[in-house]
Amino acid sequence: MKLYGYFRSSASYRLRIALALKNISHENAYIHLLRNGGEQLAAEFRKLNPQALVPILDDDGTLLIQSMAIIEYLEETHPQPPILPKTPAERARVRGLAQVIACEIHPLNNLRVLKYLGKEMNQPEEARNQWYHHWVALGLEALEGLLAGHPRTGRFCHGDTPTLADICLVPQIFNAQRLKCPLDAYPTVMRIFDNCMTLPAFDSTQPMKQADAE
Ligand SMILES: N[C@@H](CCC(=O)N[C@@H](CS)C(=O)NCC(=O)O)C(=O)O
Repeated sequence: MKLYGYFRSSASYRLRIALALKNISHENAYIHLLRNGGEQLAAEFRKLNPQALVPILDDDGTLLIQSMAIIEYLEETHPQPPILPKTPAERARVRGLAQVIACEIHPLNNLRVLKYLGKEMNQPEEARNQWYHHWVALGLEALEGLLAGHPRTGRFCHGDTPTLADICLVPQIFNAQRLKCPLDAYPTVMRIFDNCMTLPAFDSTQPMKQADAE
């Protein structure tokens, strides 16, 4: 397998965690999202993914896009250890928690959105940061409400083994910390983040430990 990603990309980090949890070996292709105007926008990369986004995964010639779909693919092709629980209700809870991040926070704060706010909408850095902080706060407040005191919340978002929800949570917190979002109001989220970071699959795959980190 070959993972096309970028060290700071949180969607790429999700895949790195999933691959590590499932102990799936892979090689890396590094796509620098800023260099030369963004290597993801180059014609060569667009041939692989017309969406011009990382990550993508090449599994023996099968090109897969969208981190959540790819993680579900890995779950189906490499079921052990599972990153989704057993029952439909539990699986729906985990997917729901994951989607609070992957569908409601992340797309609004993606590089191309922030670039558009700056270039096309003439918004200064301060306004772009305010935008970023607003959507992170709204999403994490909801996540805290969904996790705190819930009977199935454990050491991790759902129980005591990591799931898809944790795979989405950790990269989002890394991004929030980098953009200096206040996180004190989310003690359950941060407790789970700290628990995840004790595991090599989350720690060794973090952005600054990647070969393309700078
Ligand atoms: N929903 C997509 C999001 C992918 C995505 O937004 N990737 C970002 C990095 S985290 C990207 O490639 N951004 C490039 C850009 O905005 O130009 C997924 O989960 O794979």
